[in-house]
Amino acid sequence: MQTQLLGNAKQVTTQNDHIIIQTAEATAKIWVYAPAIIRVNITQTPDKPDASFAVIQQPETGIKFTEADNELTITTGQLILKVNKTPLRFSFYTAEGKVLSEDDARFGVNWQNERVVNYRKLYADEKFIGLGEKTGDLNRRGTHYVNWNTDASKHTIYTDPLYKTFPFFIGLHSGLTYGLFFDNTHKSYFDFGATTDDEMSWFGADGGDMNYYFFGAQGVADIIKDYTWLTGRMEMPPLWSIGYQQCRYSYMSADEVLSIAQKFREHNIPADVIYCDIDYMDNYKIFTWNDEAFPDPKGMIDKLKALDFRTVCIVDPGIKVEEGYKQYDEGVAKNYFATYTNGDNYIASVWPGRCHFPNFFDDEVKEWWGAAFTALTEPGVEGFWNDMNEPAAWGQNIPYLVKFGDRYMAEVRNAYGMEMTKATYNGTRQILGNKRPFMLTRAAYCGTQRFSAVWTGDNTATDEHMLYGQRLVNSLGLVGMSFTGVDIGGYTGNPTPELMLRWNSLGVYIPMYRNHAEIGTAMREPWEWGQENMAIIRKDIELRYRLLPYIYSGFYESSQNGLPLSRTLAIDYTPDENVFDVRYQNQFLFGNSLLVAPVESTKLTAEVYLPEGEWYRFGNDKAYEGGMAHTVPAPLNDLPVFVKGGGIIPMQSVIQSTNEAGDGILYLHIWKGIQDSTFIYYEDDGVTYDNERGIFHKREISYHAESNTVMLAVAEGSYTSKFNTLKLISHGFDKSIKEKEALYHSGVIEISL
Ligand code: MIG
Repeated sequence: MQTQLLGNAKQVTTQNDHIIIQTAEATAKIWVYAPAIIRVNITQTPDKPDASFAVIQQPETGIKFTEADNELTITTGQLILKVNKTPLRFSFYTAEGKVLSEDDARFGVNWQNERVVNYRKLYADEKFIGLGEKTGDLNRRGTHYVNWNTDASKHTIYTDPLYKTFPFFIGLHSGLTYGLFFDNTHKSYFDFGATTDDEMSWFGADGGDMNYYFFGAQGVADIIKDYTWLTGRMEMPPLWSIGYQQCRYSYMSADEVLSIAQKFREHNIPADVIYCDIDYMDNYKIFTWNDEAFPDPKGMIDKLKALDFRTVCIVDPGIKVEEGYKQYDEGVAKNYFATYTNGDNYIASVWPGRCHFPNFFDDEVKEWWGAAFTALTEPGVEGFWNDMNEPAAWGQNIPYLVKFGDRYMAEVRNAYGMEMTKATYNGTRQILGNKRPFMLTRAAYCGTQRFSAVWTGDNTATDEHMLYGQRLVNSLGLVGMSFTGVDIGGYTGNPTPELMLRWNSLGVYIPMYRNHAEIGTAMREPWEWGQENMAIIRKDIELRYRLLPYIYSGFYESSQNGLPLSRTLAIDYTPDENVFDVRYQNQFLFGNSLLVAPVESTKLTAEVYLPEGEWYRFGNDKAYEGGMAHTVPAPLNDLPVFVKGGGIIPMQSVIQSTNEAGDGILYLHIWKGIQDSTFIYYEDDGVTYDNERGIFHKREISYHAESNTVMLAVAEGSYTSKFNTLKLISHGFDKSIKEKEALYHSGVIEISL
C-alpha cells in the first residue's frame, strides 16, 4: 500500500460557484456557502455527482480569489482561506488574519487506497467539543472516536461507536473558535491529538471524499447557528411530546396499556404519552397488530384519548420473510430491499426471524414505507419510534457485499437510520394532514434534527450512566440536536429508589422526558416506588408541566436559530476553563436561565460551579456568587438548579396533560439581575402546522435592571394566547417574593417591580 500525499497545484480554474484546483492526485474544489462557511472537497472521483444527506443550502455564486506567488486567497467578510499551491495545503484565518486551523504542512490530505485522511496542526491550548452522541469527557482533546452506527446494547460509559454519526466538532484555542463538519457517511475516524505527540489532530474515512465545511464564526453559539443553517433546524414539536412520556418494553396487551394510563390519572400524576413497544405486533411484523393482545387498536387508542393520552408505536426496519405478508410480498416484487452483489435479497435475523431490509435510499421505497403507516394512523397512533435502524441485525456484522440500490452498505450505513426516519416522517406527515407527527429515532446522521427527536439507546440503571447520559444530551445539542432524551431510570437493570428519584428529577430538564425500561426488569412507573417517593416523583413531573411555557419557548428558539434546549456550559461560557473541569462538565443550562447540576443519587450535597454572574437557587431563591464553586444541599427531592440573575421564566399552573386548557394564568417569574435581559415567549396550538401560516403568539419579554421594570412587547402572530391573567412574580428583590397581577393581552404591558 502506498500513501499518496496531495501534491502541487497544476491548474486553477473557476466555475460560477466554485474554484477548481487540479493536482496529479486529486481535484480540490472550494465553495463559499456564507461569509463564515467555506466548503472544501478534495476528491479522486471528480465526476461523481455531488450529493449530501445533511446539507440543505446552496453555495454563493460568483466566487473570487486573489493569487500571489505560491498562494491563492479567498476572502469572505468573516473568513480568509489561504491555499498553499506547492504542495496543496489549506489554512483558515479570521478576517483579522488570526489563524483558526490549518493543514499539517507535511501531510495535509492524503490517501491510502480508498482511505482518505486530513492531518491538521494541533495548537497547544486547543480543546475540542462536539461529535454528538459520544462517550468520554466534554473536552475531547487526547481522545479518538469512530463513526459507524451500531446497535450498542449493553454499552458502557466508554463504548465507541454508539448509535449515531455526527462528524462535526468545534475547536477552541487562543481565544478563538472554529467548526468543522466532515460530510462523509463512510466509516469515519476522529483523533483529537490522542496519539500524535500533541502535534496533530486528524480525521478521515474509509472511503469517499475529503469533503468538509469549515465554520469561522467567533463564538460557539454562532457556529451552531451556522451549522444548523447549513443542515437545518427542528420544527416545533407537538406540545404533547414534551410532556411526560411513559414507555416500557413492553406493555404486553391493550389492557395493560390502558391500566397504566388509568393509574396516572388515578394518582394525579401528569402525563401525555404512552408507548407500544414491539409486542403490539403480530410476530414483530411491521404494520400489523397482534390480534390477541391488541384485538381492537382503535378501541384502545380511543380510550387512551379519552384519558388524554397520545400513543407512540415502535417500528423496526426489518421486514419478516413470510409469503402472504403484504410488506414482504410487495417489497420482493418491486425489488425494494437491500441485496447482495448478485441481486439476491440480503437476509439477516432480527426480532421477526429472517428479515429483508428496505432500501431507504430510494425515493419510491421511502414512499411505499411511508404510505404503510395507515395501519397505525387509522387506529389513532400519532408518534412513531424508529428503532434498530443502524441497521441492527443479530450478529451486528452486515457483510460488505450488501448493497442498497447501487451503493454499498459501507458507504451509506451511517445515514440508513436517518433515511428510514425521513421516510416515516414524510409518510406520516402526509397521512396526518395538518397534524404534527412525533418522530423518535435511535440511529442518526447530521441533519436528523429537521424531522426527528433522538434518544441515546440502551443505557443502564447506574449513577454513572445517568451522568454520562447527560453529557450525551449536552453534546448532541452541540450538533444541532435539541430534542433529545435518555431512558430515565436506565434501560438495563433496576434502579435503586434513590437513583429513580434523582434521574426523574433530572428528567424535568431533559428535552424529551421519557421513562423506559427493558423487558424482564422491575416495573418502573411512578407509583412503583412507595407513597413517599411517588409524591416526590409527582412533584417533579408537575414542575415539568409548570415549566412548559418556558420549555416550549426554548424549542421555538431551537427552531429559529438551532441552539439546543440543554446546553453544555461550553456554549455560553467558552473561555471559562472551569466548565471543562471533569468535576463540573455535566452541568448545563436548560434554556436561557436555568443551570442544572446533575448529582449522583448517593450524594446529598454537591459541589456546583457557577460561572460569572449572580445566581439564585431555583425553589428557595438563596443567592450565590458566580465565578466560583459552592457546596450546596442536594436532597433527593431537590436537584441543584439555579436561576441566572435577570432570568425570565414563564410558567403555568399544573395540568394533568397538555390537552387541558389550564386556568388561564401565566406566571411570569423574574429574578433580580444587574443587567437587562430578554426572553422570547412563544405559543401556538401545539398540534397543527398552522404556526407555519402565522398562527402563533410570540412576544418579547424584557427586564430592565435600572428602572426595575418588566415589559411585554406587542404580540406578533394571529394566535390568541390561552392565558388571560398575568401574575408577575419577582425574586431576589428586597429578599422577598413579590406578586403583581395584570390582564394578559396582546398589547404592550409594562409593570414595575
Ligand atoms: O433488541 O424494541 O433500544 O428501547 O425497547 C432490542 C425493544 C430492541 C432496542 C431499543 C429499546 C427497545 C427494544 N429495542
